[in-house]
Amino acid sequence: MKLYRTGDGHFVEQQGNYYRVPENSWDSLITHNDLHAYLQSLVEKGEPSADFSSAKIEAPIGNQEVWAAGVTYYRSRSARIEESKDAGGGDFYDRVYSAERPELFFKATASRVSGPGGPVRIRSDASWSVPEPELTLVINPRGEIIGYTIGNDMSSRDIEGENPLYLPQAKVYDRSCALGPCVLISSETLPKSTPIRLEIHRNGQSEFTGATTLAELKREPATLVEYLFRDNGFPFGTFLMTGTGIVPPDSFTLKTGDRISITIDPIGTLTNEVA
Ligand code: DO4
Ligand code: MG
Repeated sequence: MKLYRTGDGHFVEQQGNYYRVPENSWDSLITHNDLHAYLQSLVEKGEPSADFSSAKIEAPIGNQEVWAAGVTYYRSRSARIEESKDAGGGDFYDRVYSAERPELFFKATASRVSGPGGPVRIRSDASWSVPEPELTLVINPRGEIIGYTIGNDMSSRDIEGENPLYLPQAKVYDRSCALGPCVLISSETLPKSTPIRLEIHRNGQSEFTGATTLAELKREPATLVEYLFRDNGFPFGTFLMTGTGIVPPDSFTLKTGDRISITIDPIGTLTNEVA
């Protein structure tokens, strides 16, 4: 089952049919006592609706915060050791990759998030910017994973590479995050074989493609959630991006007009253009 937030209300999709969700508060859905059972009952009782329009899909976020995990894939560890070696920061990335405590950082509020088809931005004071395609957990206030979406953790590699303490500036700025296109409602762990694919088009031509699978993710999603919820409350639930396993070569930087598509098969494809 997939849950969509659109400019015309909320819809649940099952087997190609869309059903209108009468609850019109996104926060009430995310904090629901049993969202899966509620949506299933709508599908079983309801008539498919013809009102769903993919053009009206919006980011699946209300008052939730977006958090992120870092250095959860070997590829991310290696790329960051390389980009920060002149600043002497490399050792930190190796240590956090192997440590028991994960790296968790604040990524965005809803106002900084774009939905499918919306713009993402590169910082005006950055010279080396990349998208980070990440499986993103959707978590209710009780710390239960209720579903999954696709996230793009836009990052300024030169700013983070200059000094790891600049991480919040490299990561948090207007439209530095995209989420969507829907929430795959499931409390089941996704199979390790699940692929994550990134494709970047420039002037209509493919500029970069990369792929990984969840088998490369070093940490269990439930462990990341457990750390995030330690001494930290989320009255509206929260999103947790699980880190990137795809880093384009060091010669690559995003440019205005680039189209970024991230596909995680059971969820869909999230496409955004660099503003
Ligand atoms: O350590 C900095 C951020 C890492 C990150 O965003 C990632 O690995 O995806
Ligand atoms: Mg990231």
